[in-house]
Amino acid sequence: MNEKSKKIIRAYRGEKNENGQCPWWLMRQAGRYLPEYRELRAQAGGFLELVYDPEKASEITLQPIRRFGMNGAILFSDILVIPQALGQKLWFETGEGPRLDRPFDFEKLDVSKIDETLSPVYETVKRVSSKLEMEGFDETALLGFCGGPWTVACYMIEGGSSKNGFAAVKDFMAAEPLAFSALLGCVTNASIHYLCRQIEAGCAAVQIFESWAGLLEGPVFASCVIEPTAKIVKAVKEKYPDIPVIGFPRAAKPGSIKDYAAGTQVNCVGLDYETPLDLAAALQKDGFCVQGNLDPEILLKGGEEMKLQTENILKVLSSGPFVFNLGHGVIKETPPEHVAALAKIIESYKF
Ligand code: 1CP
Repeated sequence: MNEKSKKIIRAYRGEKNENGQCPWWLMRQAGRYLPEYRELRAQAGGFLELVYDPEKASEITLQPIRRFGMNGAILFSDILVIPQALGQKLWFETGEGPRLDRPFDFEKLDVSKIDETLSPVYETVKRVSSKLEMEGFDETALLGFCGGPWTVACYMIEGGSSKNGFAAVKDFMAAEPLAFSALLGCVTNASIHYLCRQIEAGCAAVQIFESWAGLLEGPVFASCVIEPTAKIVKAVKEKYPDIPVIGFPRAAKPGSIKDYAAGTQVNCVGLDYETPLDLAAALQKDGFCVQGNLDPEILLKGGEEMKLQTENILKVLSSGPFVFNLGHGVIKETPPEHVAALAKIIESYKF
């Protein structure tokens, strides 16, 4: 099926949803809450071993689709493959999350060689595209992604996750502003190349995960989040004008979200669960598709509260250009049955 005629792609491109049905997928829909993922993960031995194995990574991408039939299949990979491909060592400490080698000389980063590391990811994209078609998922589009340059730079400078709002990153920005902006520029260029290669391999839309957008406000938000993202959107659109770009500025303040939408010109703005629905509706009026924003804790709990909150989101947003999603990733303790129940609620809702 032609990618452009899939309802999720039409929604991302700004068309209103028709026939009382809205497209959906869930951030982190492929992952540890699924027993079939845990099984493959145990076989492979580690997370990165899965990411760079196109057969396993393509299977993991498809696992939630086979169970629940989402309209978006998010590529199984990670935002931190970019620093790794640029030459900064990446590993995952069991139970502790990602680690990146520090101290690291950022002048050594090399954008020209990233495909040497990333080519298995493009092969995964090809395999997922053909499996989706072969298995008859005519209304499921493959979504590629990268991290927002600010978020990726945060992990690169910190050397991993942070328990104190990436305070070391803010110190680095203040102490070495030129090195910091060179780093952002380098990650931005690598991300443009990476997204274009994902599109060439078969992705029908791409999402930029700016998970730490909420750490910044005002002019610094503009220079570190909006500007690099706008550069990515412009470059991708120059080459692939029909491919929608989704931006997810997680935890950004309402004013910043509006500036982000207008300043980056993403097709769709992903909203976290704290974003008020009236702001989402206002973005729709301004011509943006919106995506979100059920609280993952509500999916974890399931039941009547999940039904009420899901229907409330659908009532306010579903007729506009809208893609239902969570406001952040699926929590790993979530029972898969809750996802099945959520699918039913979304698919049986009529507007
Ligand atoms: O098996 C495991 O232990 C690995 C857990 C895991 C998974 C399943 C990691 C490590 N990454 C992923 C996959 C992943 N990550 C996907 C594709 C699958 C899907 O969404 O279904 C995507 C889109 C991401 C994106 C990602 N990675 C983000 C942005 C979204 C977000 O969660 O805010 C971030 C911040 C990362 C970094 C990262 N990778 C992994 C972890 C545990 C983290 C977060 C570290 C932290 O908490 O700071």
